[in-house]
Amino acid sequence: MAKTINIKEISSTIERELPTNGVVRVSGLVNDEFVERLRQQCLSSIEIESQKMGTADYDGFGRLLFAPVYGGAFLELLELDFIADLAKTYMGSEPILYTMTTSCVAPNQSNYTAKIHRDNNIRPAGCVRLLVMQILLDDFNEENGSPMFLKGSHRKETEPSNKRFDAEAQMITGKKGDVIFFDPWIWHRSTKNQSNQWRSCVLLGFVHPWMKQRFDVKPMLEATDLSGCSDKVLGVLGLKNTPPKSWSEFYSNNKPIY
Ligand SMILES: O=C(O)CCC(=O)C(=O)O
Repeated sequence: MAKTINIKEISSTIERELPTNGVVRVSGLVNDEFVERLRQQCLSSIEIESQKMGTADYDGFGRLLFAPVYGGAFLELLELDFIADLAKTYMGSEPILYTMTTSCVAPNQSNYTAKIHRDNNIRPAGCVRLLVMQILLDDFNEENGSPMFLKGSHRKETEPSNKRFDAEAQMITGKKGDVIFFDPWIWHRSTKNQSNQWRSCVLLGFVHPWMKQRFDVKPMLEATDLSGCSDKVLGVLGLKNTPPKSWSEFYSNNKPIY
């Protein structure tokens, strides 16, 4: 699974592109074997979630609610050095997952992310850095639902009109194993998958450790085997970041000082 990655070089690419453009794609960060395992796990987990829903006919079809629940490759992904290292360097803290989801678009379909949106509204006056990583698990091309981004729009408060978005947004295509890094405030959308194959990706959104995560991760992962997870992964999941529950826990020698 190991791949030689120049974290310093990618960090400077992100540093150069994100504050100005809000988005950049970096090639070949995840190898083919691992991409395929992730992809298979996405598709089998989507099947489980649509069975729970009792239908595949819902807006979020193809988007796992919280991918780490399914363990396996989703947890292994968090072991990859570039994930924690790049988030940490760019955000300047020990980031934790806001969420990890998928955006797998079924053949000839689209999902709700095809509407122009940004990923959150929690950046107070634009003064903290947040980061999203979109890991491509298929080649993304002009036909199969590649996302469109309005570069620089994360620096503006206002929502662009559909007209402006359609005129100025750029589609980002790429190869499986590439990663699109973006500021969650950038206005963007996916497009319709007009091919006969799934178009799959995993998305990881990071927040600072003093911010709220999308889910209460500990109970969410109650039934997930975390025994193989390193401290780094437990940290990224936010499980080492919980506030003290009691007077004695705060003063316990076995607990970090918060
Ligand atoms: O599926 C995509 O390409 C885009 C996903 C997206 O826009 C999102 O998760 O916010």
